[in-house]
Amino acid sequence: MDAYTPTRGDRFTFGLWTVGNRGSDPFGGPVRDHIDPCEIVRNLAECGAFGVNLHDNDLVPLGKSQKERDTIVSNFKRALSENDMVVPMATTNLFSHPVFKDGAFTSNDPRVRAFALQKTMDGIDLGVELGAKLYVFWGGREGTEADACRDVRTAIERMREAMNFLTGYVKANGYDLRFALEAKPNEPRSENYFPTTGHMLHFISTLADEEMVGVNPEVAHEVMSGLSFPHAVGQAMEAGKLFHIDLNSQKIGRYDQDLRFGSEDPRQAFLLVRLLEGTGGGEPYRGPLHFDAHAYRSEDEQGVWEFARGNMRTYKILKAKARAFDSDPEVCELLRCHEDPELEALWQAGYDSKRAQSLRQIDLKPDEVARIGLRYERLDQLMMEHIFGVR
Ligand code: GLT
Ligand code: MN
Ligand code: MN
Repeated sequence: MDAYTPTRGDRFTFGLWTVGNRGSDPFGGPVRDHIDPCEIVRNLAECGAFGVNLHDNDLVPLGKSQKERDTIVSNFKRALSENDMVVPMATTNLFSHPVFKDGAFTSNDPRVRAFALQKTMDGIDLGVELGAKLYVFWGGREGTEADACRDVRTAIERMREAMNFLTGYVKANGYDLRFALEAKPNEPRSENYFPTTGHMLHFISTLADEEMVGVNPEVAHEVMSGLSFPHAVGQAMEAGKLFHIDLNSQKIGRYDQDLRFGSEDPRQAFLLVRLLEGTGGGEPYRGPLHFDAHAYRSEDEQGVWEFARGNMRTYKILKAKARAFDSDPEVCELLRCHEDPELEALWQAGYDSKRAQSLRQIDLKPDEVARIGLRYERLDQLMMEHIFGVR
């Protein structure tokens, strides 16, 4: 037990599919046994997690009768309450069944879209029954290889129809549930629709119940495209749309690696934690901190629980480092804001011709301003020294 040992108050969660991942990849089968969901709950609780998330079929395999479903769910609920664990988020598996080979909500076949809606309404009922307040949509199969098969605009329109229908379902049932949409550029499809968090944010602004819908950005998914994850998250936070987050780690340009949080990218992970915790200013993120990662294929079950602890410890270590960085007097001095309220008022108060005229008349001496060194080399080195633990 040390300062980085996770506790319930840290709000760390894992998907059943993350620690339950059996290590299959496209070139080899499973290397670990199936772990019963109730067993996962017990182990995660022991590791210090706060909750567990699930797809409908992570808990209730496809094809179970209503009676079997109810038994599974009531055993799972008992495991949750015995271990003081919650289910903050649930989602639907709209990718494993062969019927989803060409998408779920965007499929050209209306029967597939109808099945996706059926499955999602059932999944929502299950999530709500378990106490979930968030419902994630990851459109794993919403994409193409033969891009001529449908107009992108049709795909977007179909996705909108589905979201509008499903927010309608939630409202009609009086559920206290919000949606979080998760982007990914490719894999398993050659091209996925809504490839980045930015694409999702715009799409959300076109929905009938846009206030109920936010994003669930995942580190790996943004990094696959070579984009800055902290920038994507920052934009979502600024828009009030960061409803949930999938933490893991990833090298640029590869398949979705879902590595242990912070393991490949301590610098970006530091900047992310700093942003989420608000140590550098701004409102912190207060939702669950979900690790959507899995252990290396080299691991047995013991390695899985070490992996689980590792994610949470790294987050807490980075949180302590972010606090130390933002209270370092030299850092504060370097970050001191150069404010000039009188000057800024000329545009911040909005356009009017008088203010525009005044703005035009000021001699801003750009050549002089340009000569001022910004000392970002020093700032960045200080940040690295905090990360390295020598400051
Ligand atoms: C799958 C995917 C994740 C999604 C999960 C939710 S399933 O593991 O790779 O990124 O968040 O559907
Ligand atoms: Mn994810
Ligand atoms: Mn992923």
